[in-house]
Amino acid sequence: MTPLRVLSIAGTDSSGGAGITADVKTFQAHGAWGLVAVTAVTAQNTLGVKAWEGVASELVAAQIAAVAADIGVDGAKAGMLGTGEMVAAVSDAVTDASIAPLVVDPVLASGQGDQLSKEGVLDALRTRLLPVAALVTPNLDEAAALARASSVTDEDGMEAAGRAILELGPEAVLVTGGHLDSKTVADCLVTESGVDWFRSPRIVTRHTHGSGCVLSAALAVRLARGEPLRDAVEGARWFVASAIERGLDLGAGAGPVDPRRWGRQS
Ligand code: PXL
Repeated sequence: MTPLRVLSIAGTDSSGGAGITADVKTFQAHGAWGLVAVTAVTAQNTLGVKAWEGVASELVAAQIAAVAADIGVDGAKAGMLGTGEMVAAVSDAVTDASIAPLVVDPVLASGQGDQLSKEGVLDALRTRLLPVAALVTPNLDEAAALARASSVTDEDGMEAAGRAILELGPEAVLVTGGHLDSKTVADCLVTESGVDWFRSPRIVTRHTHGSGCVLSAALAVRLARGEPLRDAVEGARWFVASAIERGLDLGAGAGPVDPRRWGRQS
């Protein structure tokens, strides 16, 4: 039997909570086979990112081409890419191998605010990667940066930024509102056919490291297996909520969400 084959194009996280490790755990929980193209290596723990270095973009393109040519790829997500050159190389490699659907998590910084991107990433995301994406999942800061807005601080701003980002060419934009200071978490889905809001109660915990990675990975699996977009968003939000409920008290800082298992805590 051939399993669903889903590719994560992203960075490693030595603490195991975000990036490629979170993605593969999420793929596995959904019964999919995880393929990886490592773009960068980060040295980090629950207190923050200590250092990171990019992999040569030719080697990233070679990883993508190698798995696509032999194993096949049913869908992919792109996370931390680090440099504008890397964004362009990933865009070319994904296009050359006809990899679709592609979910783009436009990672600029870690949840704690450590930079995970250099100059040029933003422009390259806007002009090279978003036009080939099925879905892009910016948080508030990423949405403001991509939409060239000064900031996004409320639901009106999320919707306006989502509409501006849709103009850059992705089929859909999910602006995530987890960083808004509200009791309900609201995410805004913008497509050609309009705007949909998804709301759920906030789970109060500081152990949310990796939640953005898990969301985009769950979306990638669900779109890869053919779920309609709104069902994929509902299902991926549910999966992230369950992973946040199981957040792990590891280290002295923000612990990771736990995407290893399927289902809500009882
Ligand atoms: O959550 C963004 C992110 C993406 N990729 C890697 C990360 C992080 C956050 O820490 O470490 C590798």
